[in-house]
Amino acid sequence: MSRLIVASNRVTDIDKAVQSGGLAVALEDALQRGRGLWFGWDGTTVDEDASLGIKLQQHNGIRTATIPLTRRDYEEYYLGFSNRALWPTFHYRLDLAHFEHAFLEGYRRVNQRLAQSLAALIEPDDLIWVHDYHLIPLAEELRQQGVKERIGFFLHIPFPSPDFFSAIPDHAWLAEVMFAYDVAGFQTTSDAANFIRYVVENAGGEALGDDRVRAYGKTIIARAFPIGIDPDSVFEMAHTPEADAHMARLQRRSMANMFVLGVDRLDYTKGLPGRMRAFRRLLELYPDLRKRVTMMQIAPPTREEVEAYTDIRQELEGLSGSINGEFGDFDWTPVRYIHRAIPRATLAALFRASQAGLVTPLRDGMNLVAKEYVASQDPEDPGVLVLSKFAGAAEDLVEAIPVNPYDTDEVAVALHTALTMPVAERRERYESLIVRVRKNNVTRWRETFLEALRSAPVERAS
Ligand code: ADQ
Repeated sequence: MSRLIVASNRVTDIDKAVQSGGLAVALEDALQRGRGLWFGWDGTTVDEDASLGIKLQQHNGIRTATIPLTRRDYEEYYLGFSNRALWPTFHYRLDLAHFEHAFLEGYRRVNQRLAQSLAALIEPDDLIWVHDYHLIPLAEELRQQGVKERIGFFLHIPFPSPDFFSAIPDHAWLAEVMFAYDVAGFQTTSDAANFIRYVVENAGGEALGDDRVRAYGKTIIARAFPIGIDPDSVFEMAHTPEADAHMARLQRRSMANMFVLGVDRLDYTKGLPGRMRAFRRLLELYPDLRKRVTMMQIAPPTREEVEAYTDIRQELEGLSGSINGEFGDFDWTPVRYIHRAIPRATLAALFRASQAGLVTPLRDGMNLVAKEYVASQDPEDPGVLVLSKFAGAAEDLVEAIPVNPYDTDEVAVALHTALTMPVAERRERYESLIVRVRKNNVTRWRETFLEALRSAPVERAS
């Protein structure tokens, strides 16, 4: 069996990463089986003249190979090109995008250095799986180092329409380096279609059918592999005695008997201010819901060194304060805003305790919270998912109530529909949704991607 090498921007402490979910959980199994290796940045920064040596470790059967970044790399590659140029552009926020020549240089430099370190660890027949927008040129740099093994790429965020992608200076280069992969994976069929459309319209590319696309003298597979969760483990977490105790405490301490829950990293793509405005609108339009419903928004900080992230934090604090000031009473707090991460088991209990899951990103690659909300529900008395049509998850979760997150009134009305929906309709929607969440689970995502990579036609001379 060939060895799997996973490369992602950040290799976190495996124990912590597995507890907090995400990529680590998804890949843990595959990395533990065989002699897998997880490669990437160790999350530390060092001085320019410090040693940038690779650190090999073994934990829980998973081998990791990590390197630090210099402060300059961190600023140019990570904060700069990755998070101030690519992240906003791929999420259709050109108004927040900053393009600086030094960012691009840093991005290329770090990808080149990562490739040099990784190439030395690759053995014949290894399968290499690169993750996300930080590492788009990694395969091209690995090829420069002589690596001939199969390399796949999965983009966790949306691939924007060609108009937006071509706003990136050097977009032609960024598209061309994608063709050093054998398989390019996207979250949705519309992301894959956007990529193919860019290549056809701008690089004389050709869609050959069966998800094969040819350009720059190479043929690769560009296909959607929608990421999922492990629904059984989420359901179990939501139905433990501790989860029951969390739910009872929540009900006891609150005058409201209905909860609307939002859980997101504090990011401008997640539509958080619009969501709070929609909740305010709900209280304006339906005064009978006052004192009966509380909105809980859990939003831990991320990327605080990028200014757009501090702006959104201030905006949200202002909005939750003003809603509580306007509508709240001594015995009812309409909005509870929690600005930190909370344990996954508590989160699952809160999902289960909430009559509505409010997932309203302005753009999102997939959005796993939507799937976790569904997986946590009590099948006899399920809550209702209100889901932005701009989340990748909306392509599959069609029995959720779809909303346009830019339309405050529409979201408010959808929330009212969710909170007043008869149990028979709630069960019907839930039963269809849970079948989808179970089917497109994280194991299927991983296995279908790796199978596509293993069987991709390879043109290179070996
Ligand atoms: P994210 O933008 O981080 O991921 P999401 O898919 O919702 O978005 O995943 C977040 C994860 O973090 C979920 O598992 C959630 O439970 C957890 N989480 C969020 N807030 C938390 C909190 N306060 N405490 C504890 N855990 C919390 C990126 C893309 C997405 C894509 C994923 C996976 O932006 O579109 O779905 O990668 O590919």
